[in-house]
Amino acid sequence: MSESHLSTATAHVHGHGEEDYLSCSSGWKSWAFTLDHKRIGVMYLVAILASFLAGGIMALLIRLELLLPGKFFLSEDQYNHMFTLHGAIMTFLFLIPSIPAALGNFMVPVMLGVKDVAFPRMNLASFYLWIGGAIFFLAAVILGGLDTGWTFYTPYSTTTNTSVITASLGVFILGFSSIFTGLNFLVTINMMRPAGMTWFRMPLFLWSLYATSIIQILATPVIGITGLLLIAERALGIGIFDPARGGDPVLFQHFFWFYSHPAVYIMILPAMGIISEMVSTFSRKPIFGYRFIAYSSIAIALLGFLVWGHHMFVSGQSPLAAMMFSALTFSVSIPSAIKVFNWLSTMYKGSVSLETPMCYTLSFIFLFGIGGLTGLFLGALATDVHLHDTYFVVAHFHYVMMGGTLIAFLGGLHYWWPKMFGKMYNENLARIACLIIFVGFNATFFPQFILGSRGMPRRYAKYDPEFQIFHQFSTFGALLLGAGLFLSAGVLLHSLLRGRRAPANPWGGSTLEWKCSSPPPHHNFDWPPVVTEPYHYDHIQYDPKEGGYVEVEEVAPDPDDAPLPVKH
Ligand code: HEM
Ligand SMILES: [Cu+2]
Repeated sequence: MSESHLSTATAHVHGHGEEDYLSCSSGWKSWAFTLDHKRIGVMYLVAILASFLAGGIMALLIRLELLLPGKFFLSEDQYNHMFTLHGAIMTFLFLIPSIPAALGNFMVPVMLGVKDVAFPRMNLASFYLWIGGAIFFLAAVILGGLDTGWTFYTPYSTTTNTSVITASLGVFILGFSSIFTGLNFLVTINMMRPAGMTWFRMPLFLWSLYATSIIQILATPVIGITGLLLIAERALGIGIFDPARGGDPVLFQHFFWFYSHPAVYIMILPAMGIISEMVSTFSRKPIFGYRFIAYSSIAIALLGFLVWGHHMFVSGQSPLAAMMFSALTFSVSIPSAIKVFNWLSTMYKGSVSLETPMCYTLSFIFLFGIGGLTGLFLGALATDVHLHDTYFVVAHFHYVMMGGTLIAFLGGLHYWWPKMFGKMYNENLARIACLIIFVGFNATFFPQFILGSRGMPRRYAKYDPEFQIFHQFSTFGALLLGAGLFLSAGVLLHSLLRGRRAPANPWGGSTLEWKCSSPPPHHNFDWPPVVTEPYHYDHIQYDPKEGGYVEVEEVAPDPDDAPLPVKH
């Protein structure tokens, strides 16, 4: 890296108060019609957090109802509606778009060192499709609600008189929103990498989103068409899934899980990508096994298509199919385990500092570890027959989806918050919130493993009194968890009003997003960024004047770090 370049970079970083993407234009139109990936990311962030709030309130109502073995305040019917909407909102409106559409949209071009995604208009269209899908969900609630469970299993979903058609249309529209995001990332990463940004210099978050995009593009059409078939069956009376009309309900399960198992990797891969970024930054050590982590994302994306039958072990599929699906399920957990070992090895002998994002990282590794390992009991044929459709499954998927995706999302939000909004939050309170969330989460969901292994079925409004103590524990845990989430929301919102101005690089990160100012200027980089190896920290040091980290002249220039010749 030449000296003259360094000085421009430093001058730029010091040049706060220039036009950033938030202040460069104002008025509602400048947001509603924006093509800036950063503003679209922020709009997505607000939208998905609103869904998370709605889904979260429903979760608390479900847990409150379960304080008592009999009826407390929800009828059985209302209870069915409540858990269906909770699951559908959390999955389709929150978890699937969360990391890619909000944090990814903001960060992909910045981390790649480019101005925007490949198709900015399609990016905006994706956001409005999300809004459209959300409106259909809202309409479904108003027009009679939904009581099928988020899985829409036939033949119940072909016969219930709740709003299956409206909700299916919502899922269909949301699917296009997800495909548009995936397509944009795939093309952006393939075609727009600037000089020097070779595949293996790409931050691992981008690798994870690349793998996620493959799934989004290949799997989502299947759920869309399944929804259309369901609509055709209900609206036109064509027998596809309902045995009474000559259809096959198990076919629906195949279609549904052919999407929905890969979809769990749409949720977890981006989360793993964020963890890879944070674990290296806060250990101040190059990530261990970069290529293994990168390739394992692709391996997960591909293998994830081969295991959907593990949701159907008791549906009457042939023993041979069940054995194949079980074996494949075990094989897909290998790349996940590879990542976990690499994160642990990165921390080993690193100089680990426990800022809030790192607290979330540790929380993720622990919770995802439990979630993944309990998946093995479900993937094994003998044990799954006992555990299927019990609270054990509920606990498993909350450990992976909430302990995994949500925790990584929160970690990423705290990691990139100073970059996105230019403000630092109260570090101590944010850490306390993280701790409360961790304790509350385990108190909520750990008892559910015990409940499930003792035979408490999922989706029941009433239960035997012997289960009450575990349910009560779980409900109190949920209240604690909710309190922790509200605290972290309060800490972040407070920073917008009162927070200290964020430096360009508050954590000492080494990827490109830390080289532009906080918040980034409209076009991200005023000079073409020089791309070097990511995850090298020798030349990044804390500067008390800046209140953050700055690049210093390297002691001995490393020939490997030189920018590659321009080639496209
Ligand atoms: C080591 C990795 C994993 C393994 C071996 C595994 C295995 C399984 C199995 C066998 C089931 C079916 C259980 C049954 O219904 O009887 C299941 C359910 C489920 N898993 Fe996993 N899983 C893994 C990771 C994940 C991840 C990363 C996510 C999400 C981010 C996830 C989300 C779910 C969901 C949502 C369900 C149940 C859906 C429902 O029935 O409502 N799993 N898992
Ligand atoms: Cu699965």
